[in-house]
Amino acid sequence: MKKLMAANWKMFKTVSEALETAEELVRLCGDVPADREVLVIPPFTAMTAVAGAFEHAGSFFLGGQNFYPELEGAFTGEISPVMLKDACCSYALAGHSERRHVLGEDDATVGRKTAFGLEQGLSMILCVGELIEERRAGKVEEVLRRQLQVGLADVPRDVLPERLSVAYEPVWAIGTGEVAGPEEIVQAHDFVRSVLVEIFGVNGNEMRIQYGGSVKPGNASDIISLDNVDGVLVGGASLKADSFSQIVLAG
Ligand code: G2H
Repeated sequence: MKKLMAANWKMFKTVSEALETAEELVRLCGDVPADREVLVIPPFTAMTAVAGAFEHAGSFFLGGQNFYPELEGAFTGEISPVMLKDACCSYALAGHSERRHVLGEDDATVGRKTAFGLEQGLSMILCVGELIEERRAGKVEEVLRRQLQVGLADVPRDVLPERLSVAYEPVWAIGTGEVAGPEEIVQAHDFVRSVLVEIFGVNGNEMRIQYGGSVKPGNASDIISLDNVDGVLVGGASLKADSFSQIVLAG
């Protein structure tokens, strides 16, 4: 399976800033290694500009940070998976910790989005991860199991494995500069793998598990060489083309 190297630009970048970064990224990455795919997840307003920059670049994909799980309707301020696809997105996130903990999304909502996005033809990245209090209380596996079971409850058991990725993002490592240690990452990823296999059978072995949380050029190659790490989801260090290209190409 190809490693999925994803840039989550969160609520950063105007259209011109996004275009400039995307063009530079394509230039700096050159030929993306055959075992990798690059995914950029810009703010909605910059989607079309970034799509233009990626038009002739192989292995570059576009994703949405969020959507509302309906085709269309009176949902002021929301965007549908149909609109994301229309804007050239092939991926979307569900359950990012900022949506869970800043914007109040619960597991059931995350599950509805994951299933609906897949049904509408998007590939989905389901983000999971524990708070520091949950880790201190020895509840990492309990939290991950709940987020996975509810988040994937309505996903068809025969979903194509390349269309579903899980991003393990310990909340205490997001944007803090504090990276989970190799043992913590491997333990969590092994556990996520085992739950995916419980839910999807052998298909679960083919789904990607990405790590997210303060990934940087200096730690990317150590992280992606760990067992069961099939890519990364990068926030802060993806905002500059120079730093994200080093992560994409990390050996
Ligand atoms: C986690 C990650 C990207 P950062 O949110 O999803 O952000 O790399 O800034 O910790």
